[in-house]
Amino acid sequence: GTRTYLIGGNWKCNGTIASLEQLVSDFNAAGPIPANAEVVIGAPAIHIPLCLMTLRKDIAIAAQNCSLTGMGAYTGEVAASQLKDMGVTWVILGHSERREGFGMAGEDSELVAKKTKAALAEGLKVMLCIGEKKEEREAGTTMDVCASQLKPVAEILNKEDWANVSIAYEPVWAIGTGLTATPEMAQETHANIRQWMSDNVSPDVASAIRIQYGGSMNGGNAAGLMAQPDIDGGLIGGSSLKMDFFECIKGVP
Ligand code: 3PY
Repeated sequence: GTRTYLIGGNWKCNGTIASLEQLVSDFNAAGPIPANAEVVIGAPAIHIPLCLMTLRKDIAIAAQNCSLTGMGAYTGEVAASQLKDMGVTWVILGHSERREGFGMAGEDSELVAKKTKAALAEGLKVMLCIGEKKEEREAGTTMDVCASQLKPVAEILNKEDWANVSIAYEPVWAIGTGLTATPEMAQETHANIRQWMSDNVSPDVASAIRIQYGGSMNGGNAAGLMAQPDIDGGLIGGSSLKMDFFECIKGVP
């Protein structure tokens, strides 16, 4: 295809200085990144400076969340402008774990849309995560769920904003479970998402936007997934904490 593949790692809340220094040095010694691929690591906020200072420069750094607010009296938050100032180029927004909330109030699609707009306004690029739960897939509502997550974003963004957004389709039932959608199942949903973008945003935006697959992608299944016409990369959890991340990168067609 004509779209540059986007391979994102999502380290989630993992790593210590020692473990990440080791991982960075392993990544730095790994082979080249193909010219048709862009690679980004979503590091824990606290480890972003370490990554910016030591990780190879052909891997960009993403935050895993950002505040809806700017700087100010918002204890515990990290503003998009602060990320940008630090040298961060991307932010992952709307990951299912943040939507779920792990015991706290989760993020709804309206909040994710507003954060997307705020991050783009500060000059960050956004990996926007969407995806259905197991019951929703079983009920046949996969695309309704994805559409309901995309709709508030489509309402708030201008067409030009989408140039700096990648959609990460992550079926929730495949996250951290070891279950992966088959390449055919994933392709079907990716194609439906692209069609939705064409109908609801514009055909140009739909054909240009990257749609990454997320959910237990690893070095063993990445190539098969990315061989599908509408799968433009991955957002990779567990495997991005290992050298297997570079096996995923080698899966770029
Ligand atoms: C996974 O690979 O399970 C992820 O959640 C990536 O974001």
